[in-house]
This record gives sequence, C-alpha cells and structure tokens, in this order.
Amino acid sequence: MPARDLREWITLLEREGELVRIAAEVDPHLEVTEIVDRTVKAGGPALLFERPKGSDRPLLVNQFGTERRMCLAFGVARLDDVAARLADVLEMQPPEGLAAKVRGLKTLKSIAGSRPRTVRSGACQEIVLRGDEVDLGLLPVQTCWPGDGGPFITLPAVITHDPRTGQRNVGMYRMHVLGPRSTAMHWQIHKDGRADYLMTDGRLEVAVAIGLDPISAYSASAPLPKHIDEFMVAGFLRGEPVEMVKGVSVDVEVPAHAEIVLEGYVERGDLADEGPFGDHTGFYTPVEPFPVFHVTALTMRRDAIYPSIVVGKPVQEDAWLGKATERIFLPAVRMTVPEIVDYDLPVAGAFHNLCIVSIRKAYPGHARKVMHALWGLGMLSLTKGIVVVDEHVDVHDYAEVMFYVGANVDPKRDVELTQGPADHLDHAPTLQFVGGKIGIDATAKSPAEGAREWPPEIEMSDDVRRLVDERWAEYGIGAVPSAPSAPIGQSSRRLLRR
Ligand SMILES: Cc1cc2nc3c(=O)[nH]c(=O)nc-3n(C[C@H](O)[C@H](O)[C@H](O)COP(=O)(O)O)c2cc1C
Ligand SMILES: [Mn+2]
Repeated sequence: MPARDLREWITLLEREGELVRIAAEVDPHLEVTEIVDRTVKAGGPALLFERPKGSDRPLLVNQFGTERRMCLAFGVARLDDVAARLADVLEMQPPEGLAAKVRGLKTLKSIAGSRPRTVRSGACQEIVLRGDEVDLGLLPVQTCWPGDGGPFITLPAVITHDPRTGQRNVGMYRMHVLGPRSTAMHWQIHKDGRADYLMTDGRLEVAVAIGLDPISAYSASAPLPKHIDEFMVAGFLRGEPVEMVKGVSVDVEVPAHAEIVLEGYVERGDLADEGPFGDHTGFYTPVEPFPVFHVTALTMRRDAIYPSIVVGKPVQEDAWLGKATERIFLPAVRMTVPEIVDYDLPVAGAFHNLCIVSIRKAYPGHARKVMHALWGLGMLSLTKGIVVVDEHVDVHDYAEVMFYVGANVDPKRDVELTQGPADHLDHAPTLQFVGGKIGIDATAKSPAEGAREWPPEIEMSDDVRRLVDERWAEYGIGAVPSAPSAPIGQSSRRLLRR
C-alpha cells in the first residue's frame, strides 16, 4: 500500500529510521536552510521541525533527500522499477495467447483505475478560513537564502484547468509570499500552468495543495505532456487513485488528503515583482514580473504539517526528484528515440545544463540525429549540452564518459553547435529564453564520418582473466578489487545506487 497522505509517509519514514524530529525552536528564516543544506549534503534524514519560530504548524523538509527515501516513496527497490511499470503500459502490444491477454487486461485496469476519484469530504477542509480570515503568516514558510525577496512556498502542487478543454494540470511552481492573502505564481515560460493562464480571458481559478503523499507531490514536478493529468499519473504510480474534493471557494477540485490547500485566482495582466530567489541553478534568479495569486480560502487539517524544500547549489533535495524523473521517463524517451540505451542528467548540471546519452550507433551521423531528437523532446529541448557515447559506456560513470570525450573526439569534426530555447532560469545566454547548444559526439567514428581507421580498445582476454581469478590466492597479494575494465574515478554511482 502506498502512503495515503503526508502523515502516513512520515510514519513510514520514522519506522525506517529516516526521520528526525527537532523539538528545539528553529527559525524558518535562513536557519532551517543551513541545517537542511548540511543534512542533505551528508545524505542525512528527513527533518520534522516541531517548533518553527512564529508558527504553530510543524515544518517538514528533506523528505526526498536520498535515493533510499525516493525508493521508499515509490515502494520500489530501484527507481528503474518504477520506469519498468510505465514501460509496460507504453509498450503494450495487442496480446497473443491467453496469458498475455490476462496480463494486458490487468495493465489496462491499472490505467483505468488511475483517474482521480471525487469524494464528498476531505481532511484538508477540517479548518476553513475565507476572505479576511486568510493569513499565510499562519504557515512556517521558509525564507531560504539571505538574498531572497521574502518567504517562498517551495513544495506546492498548483492545480489549474485548461479554459478550453477543462483538462486539469498540476505543477510544482514556487510561490513568493507577497502579503497575507497573495503570492506570486512562478509559472516559467515553457510550463503548462503558464499556458492555462495565457489561454484565459480575465480570471483563472487556481488551487494549491501543500502536503501530499510523496508520489502525488512528485507527480507535480514531472514533465508530462500538457494534456496528461499529473494526478492520474500519480494514481497509476500509486496503484490507487488520488481522492479529490470540491474546493470551498473555487470550482477546482483539491486532493482530499492534503494537509493545506490555498484556493484563489489569478487575473490576466495582474503582475507583481517575483524574486530574487536563490534557485536550483545555484544562483539568485533576479526579479521578474509574474502573475499574482489572490487567496480566497485557506483550508487545512486541524494539526496541519507544512512541507518545504530547499533548492540552491547542488546537491540539494530536488536532485532526487530530478533523478526520479530521469529514471521514470527513460522508457518514454526511448519510445521516440529507441536507439537510446541510457542517459544521465548530472545533478551538478542542474538538469538542463548537461545530458550524457549512450546509443546503439547504427549509421554515420547517428549521434547527431540523437542530439537533435533530444533537443526536440519535451523539456529535454532546454538541454544546453549533450554528450553522446557508444552503448558500452556507462553514462553514470563520469570518469568513463570523460575518457571517451577526451579520446574519441576531434573537436573540429565532432562538435555540433546549434541554438534553440533556453531554460527560463539560465543566466548565461545573451538573450533570456534562447541560446546556444553544444553536442559532443564521443562515439567511435567510421571512415564514412571522415575518420581514419578506428583503433581497437585495449582489453584483457577472458581466459587470462579467468586464470588470474583462479590463481589469485596463490599470489598472496590479498584483497584487490577485480580487474577494472573501465577507468576508475568519480562515479555518479555513488549518487545513484545500481
Ligand atoms: C522543488 C521544485 C521547484 C520548482 N519550481 C518551479 C517554479 O518555480 N517554476 C516553474 O515553472 N517550474 C518549477 N519547477 C519545475 C516544474 O515543477 C516542472 O517543470 C513541472 O513539470 C511543471 O509542471 P507542468 O509540466 O505541468 O508545467 C520546480 C520543480 C521542483 C522539483
Ligand atoms: Mn503538466
């Protein structure tokens, strides 16, 4: 059974020795950040601050901060197992034989049972504050970094509907608290929430759920196509639908088990200065106008817990939300670009800066084909640098990748420079939103690609390896790790257990 809500998740974390309660009074203004920063970087536990200064509500951070907790959230041993479930659906073929038909039906049923279910009442509305009663100051909202423009709600699931189709969208967009009843809504230019807003004449109703079961919270951060409801995917990944209840002041359904819900609206042309904000890029994102979210109701559980996340110079907690996306979306990426064997978005590259991809190379120019495919694929289109390696290279072993980038590349021949859309937060391009892209083809090249004859790579023969394995004790050298076939070095495997 997946955790039904945030508190079941907290119970699970506690049982697994993955959560520490902090009884001392701690200030959500900067102090929490410094504590979390040290804890995340040390691979430490989730932290439940029971007495955040200035608020009666406990503050939860670092719930996602290790790979183990991310796996616990999904109830899997490895994140690739989540991907495998999704791959089953994506790769469904007309079944042959009874066994395959039964399996197919099961898969179909798990999709059909994934749609959010409307229920009559929800714990998220135990307390209802409307109009002037609303005060965001009740919540222990963090001011994360010294240069931040104020407190920011950092782990919200923002729910909107496409005004033309009624289709729901859920996205994680930080919210700069501007007053007791208003925040900014940081819908970046490429995002679905922004599209719903731009499609609206006048007013767009918005609901924000804070404090969800971990899979629903994760889903809000997942880069799904616009027409796919993130809560449906959450239901599929949980194996149980997300229960929704009518909002008290808006015609938007909200997750019944949420800890806290903010209901309200944005209006076309109603903008305010958002930021600065110490961002996941490792830099402060400067002030920029964003839509104002006016809160018409704040509903919550009687003893609501407020969850938060700190982003900043990597590695931070969001690294693991990102790694989950990298793993979960691999089958979907492969649907379009099947020659991809694996890919890695290094945490240090803040996800959009760098992508290493291994391919089954079949023809001249193939690496460039894959680069351009990725530059045309969903949010991967924002990737600034792509390194392509051959299928035998472990993309998660950065030393091995560097070996091939160094050894296999003629910079004059193997570098693809192009341009395209840039990440909203990328400060390096001359213009905001558009910029250069670099692709490095580190595959072995053929004469058809203008290379001389490619030399064979050095490898010991299997019979000698076996011989040495068998005789090892006889040599009296003691324990030495088995002969490495790849260069040893800093490996992302330390980050991503596999
Ligand atoms: C902790 C965290 C904070 C995020 N903050 C923002 C943000 O402020 N603005 C934004 O546009 N995307 C932000 N994102 C990324 C979006 O959640 C992500 O792109 C998601 O796919 C957006 O949903 P959409 O595809 O439905 O637009 C954040 C992601 C995480 C994990
Ligand atoms: Mn979406």
